[in-house]
Amino acid sequence: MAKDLRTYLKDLVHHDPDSLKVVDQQVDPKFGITAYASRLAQDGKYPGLLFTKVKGSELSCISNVLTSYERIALYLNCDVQDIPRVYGEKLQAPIPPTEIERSEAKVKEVIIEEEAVDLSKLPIPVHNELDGGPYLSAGVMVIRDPDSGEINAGIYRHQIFNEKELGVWFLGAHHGGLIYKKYKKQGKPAPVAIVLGHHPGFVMGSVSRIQGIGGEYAAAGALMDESLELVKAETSDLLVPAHAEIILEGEILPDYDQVEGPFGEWPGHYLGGGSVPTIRITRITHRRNAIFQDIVASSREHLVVGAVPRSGSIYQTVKEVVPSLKTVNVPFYSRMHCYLSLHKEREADVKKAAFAALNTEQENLRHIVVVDDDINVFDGEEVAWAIGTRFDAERDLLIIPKWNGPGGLLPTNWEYHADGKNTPRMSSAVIADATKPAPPIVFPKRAVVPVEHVGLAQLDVLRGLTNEEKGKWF
Ligand SMILES: Cc1cc2nc3c(=O)[nH]c(=O)nc-3n(C[C@H](O)[C@H](O)[C@H](O)COP(=O)(O)O)c2cc1C
Ligand SMILES: [Mn+2]
Repeated sequence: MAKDLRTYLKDLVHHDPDSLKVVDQQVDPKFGITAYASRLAQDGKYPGLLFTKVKGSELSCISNVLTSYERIALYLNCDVQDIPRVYGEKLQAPIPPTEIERSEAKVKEVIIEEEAVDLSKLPIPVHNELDGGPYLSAGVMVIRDPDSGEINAGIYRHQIFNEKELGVWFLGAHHGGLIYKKYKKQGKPAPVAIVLGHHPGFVMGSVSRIQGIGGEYAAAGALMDESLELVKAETSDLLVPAHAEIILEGEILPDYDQVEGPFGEWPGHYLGGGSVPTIRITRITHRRNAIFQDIVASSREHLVVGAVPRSGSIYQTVKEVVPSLKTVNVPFYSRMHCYLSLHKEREADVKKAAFAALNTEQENLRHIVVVDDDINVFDGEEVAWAIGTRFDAERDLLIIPKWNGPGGLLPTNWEYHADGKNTPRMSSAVIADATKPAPPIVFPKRAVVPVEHVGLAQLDVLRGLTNEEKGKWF
């Protein structure tokens, strides 16, 4: 059976029954869905949440699924520490998609014609207090490049404007926006499809940094370990994932922009917005009992989905320059950071590695910390300890002025003025070398209990105090 959202959820629940919780209470899509995720996060809990009764919709909504590295490691079939390597290697071995017959495509089970299209019938959340309206946060939009004929995919935020119209917000040099501009230049509408609900390998493949236009379907195949099955769209020559939950088909109109925003973005602030192009939806196809997939915006889920693919791409490029790279973490809790661990052979390794990382993820990285290979970069406390013990600002800090921006999603890339206006600015990047000196210099050894002795500790003999012991000592 082809992999899809449901096969993944089945694996997830099998692996950890607590990883998915059902909410049967009726919830308001306005804040009601994100309220659960937010309340659970206060207790440090991040289960996937399946809402079966969302006011105004007959469909269920799933949210908060991709909230931990463990859930990514589950489908990559590896340990968390190995995610960047496995991810990077898979991206280097893409698996081309396969076209299947319409009759075999589950996403064609229900077809909604243009006249009946009503986006308000989907369980689309309003995420944060000041958001401009309901947003699709997990929609993968596909569009065909008119020059090369390649299909490109990415997640772009879509504010719902009315029953048939939504916006699309393209950032910087993302291919989606470059392709849209080619159609606009010719005064033509751009046919698009928005895919909602699929295997995480598909979602992650579509947001991976892939050189050149297109290639996301093949990246998704690599991450899913099988060729992604596609089917012809109803209203255009696009090919769309055959086993998605829901697909919205339509066109980006060349000359009809609308005001969108604000929207709580991944850096945890309301960012972006202004005037954006309009997509008019002309067909919806979905599975029976379709599950609408949401990503909790500006929260753990948004951060994990954004950070993991970046670690994979950075692993690939840094490894080419510094083969002694051990692993990479772009921590979800601050995606502007990148922690690189390596076995330093020569002093120059640090800067070579750091610049390769900065050049791979040019938009968001601002702070690179390079540590030795005895530091676990997935543990923020270890990285902080390395900075505290092996880094001296005067000697080990390199500031790269005006590296980022101007503008974009980082709050530091804007100048905020007293009159409430803001103007784009450039911000700097830093490289912190928290490594020990390279050989032959001898640096103090890290204090540890010998591993073989740690292995001998017998945890099954541990017990609580007896009453007699309590009486004796307390
Ligand atoms: C949850 C999520 C939301 C995103 N929202 C946007 C967005 O609104 N606009 C945008 O341009 N990129 C957004 N991105 C990033 C792009 O999807 C990503 O960089 C992708 O690789 C771009 O592909 P492209 O260069 O082929 O267009 C988002 C990513 C994630 C994970
Ligand atoms: Mn692309």
